[in-house]
Amino acid sequence: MSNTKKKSAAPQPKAKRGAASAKPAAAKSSATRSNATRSGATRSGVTKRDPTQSQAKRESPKPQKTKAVEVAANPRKSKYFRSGTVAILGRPNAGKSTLLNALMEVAVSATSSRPQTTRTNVRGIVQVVEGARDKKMWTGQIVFIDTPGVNLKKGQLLDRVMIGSVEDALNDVDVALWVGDARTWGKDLRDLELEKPGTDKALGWLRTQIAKSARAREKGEKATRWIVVLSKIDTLGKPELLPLIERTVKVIPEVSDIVPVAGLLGLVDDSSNLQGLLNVVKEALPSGEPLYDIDAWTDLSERNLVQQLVREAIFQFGREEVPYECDCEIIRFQEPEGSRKMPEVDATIWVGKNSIKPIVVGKGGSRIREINHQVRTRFREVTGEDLVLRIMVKVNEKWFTRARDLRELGYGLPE
Ligand SMILES: Nc1nc2c(ncn2[C@@H]2O[C@H](COP(=O)(O)OP(=O)(O)OP(=O)(O)O)[C@@H](O)[C@H]2O)c(=O)[nH]1
Ligand SMILES: [Mg+2]
Repeated sequence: MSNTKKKSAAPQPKAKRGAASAKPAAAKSSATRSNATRSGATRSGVTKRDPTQSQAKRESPKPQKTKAVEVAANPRKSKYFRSGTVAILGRPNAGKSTLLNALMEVAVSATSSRPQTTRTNVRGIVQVVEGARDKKMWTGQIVFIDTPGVNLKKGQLLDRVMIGSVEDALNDVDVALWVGDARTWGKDLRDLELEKPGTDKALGWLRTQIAKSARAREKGEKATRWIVVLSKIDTLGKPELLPLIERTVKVIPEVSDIVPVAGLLGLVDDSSNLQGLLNVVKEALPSGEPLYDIDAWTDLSERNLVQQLVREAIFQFGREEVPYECDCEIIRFQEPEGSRKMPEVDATIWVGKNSIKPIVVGKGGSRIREINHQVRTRFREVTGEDLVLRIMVKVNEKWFTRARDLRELGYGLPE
C-alpha cells in the first residue's frame, strides 16, 4: 500500500476560516444547496451543471449550477436563524445514504442494495432558504453526518472501526436520526419491547445511546434529541404505517418525533415527505449562527469522492460475498493543470482473497471497465467534470484486519 497522504478538504467551520479559505464568487453561486435549488433537481437528486462554471476551487466537488441556485445565492440571513449537526444512524441498509443524497439533491454518498456500503462518515450540508423570489431569506443550516450502519456482530477490525465512526458522529450532535426500514421496524419494535437486543445488538446500542442523552438532559447538560425516521414508506400502505408510528411512541417515548419518509422518491415528490423531515429537523436545532459558509455543502474532497464512487461501484456490481472484502485506495490524484483539462486518478482496488480478484476484474477486464465507466459517469453527475481514471486490482489478505492498512485507506484510527 502506498503512503500517499489524503488531502483534507473538510469545510472549515466559520469561526476558524481565514481569508485564504474564502471562495471565489463563481464557486459561491454554484454551491448553494437550498429549498430554492430544488426546482432544478432531477428525480435522481442530481442537478445539472453549467459547464462554463467550473474549477474555481477544487477542494470539494461542486454541485451543478442551476438558475435557481443563482437566484438563491447570498440571500439575507434571517435573525431567527437555526443551525446544528444531525447524525444519520441506523442498521446497515436502512436507507441512510439514500436519505442524505435526497435531502442534498446530489448523490454524494455511496448507496447500494447491500449492507455496509458506507464505511466512513460523510457530511452533507443543507442550506435552508425560504421566501418568495425577491425576498429570499437564509433561515437555517443543517449539517447532516451520514454514518456506517450500526453492526455490532463480532467481526474484523474494520467493523470496530466503522462503529467507532458512528460513535464519533454522535459526539456533540444536536439531533440524532435513527433510520428504521419501515418494512422491518415492526419486528425491531417487538425486540425493543421485549428488551431483546437482536442478533446484531443494534437495538441494545440504540437504547444505550438514547438513555445517555436522557441522563445528560436530566443533569441539565447539552443533550442530543432523538428522532425516528421510518424509511422506504413507498413500500408500505398507509394502514400499515399508522400503527407503526403509534407503537413507536409507546415503545420509545424518549423520541421527540417520528417521521416517515421515502428517500428514493426525492425531495421534488411530495409523497416522499422529505420536506416534512427537513422542517422537523430544522425546528429541533438551536437558534444560532451558521457553522459554515452558505456555499459549503460537503466535506468530501474530489479525491475522496472518487474513492467512495469506486467503493459504491464494487458494491453495486459485486457478488454476495465480494464487496465486503474489497476497498479502494487512491494512489495518485492529479488536479487539472496546464494542458491537463481534467483530474487524473490512479486507484487500486484491494481484495482480501486471490479468488476474488478475477471476479472483480471480470472476463477480459469487463467488470473493471464497467466499474470505471460508472465511476466516471457518477463523478460527472456530481461535479459536471470528466475524469481520467486508471484502476488496478491487487490482493492483500490482511487489509481489513491491519490498522496500518486501514489507516492508509483513509479510515480514522488512532496511531
Ligand atoms: N423502496 C425504497 N428503497 C429504498 C429507499 N431508500 C433506500 N432504499 C434502498 O435501500 C438500499 C440501501 O440503501 P442505502 O441508502 O445504501 O442504505 P444505508 O443505510 O446507507 O446502508 P449502509 O451504508 O450499508 O449502512 C438501496 O437498495 C436503496 O435503493 C426508499 O425510500 N424506498
Ligand atoms: Mg450508507
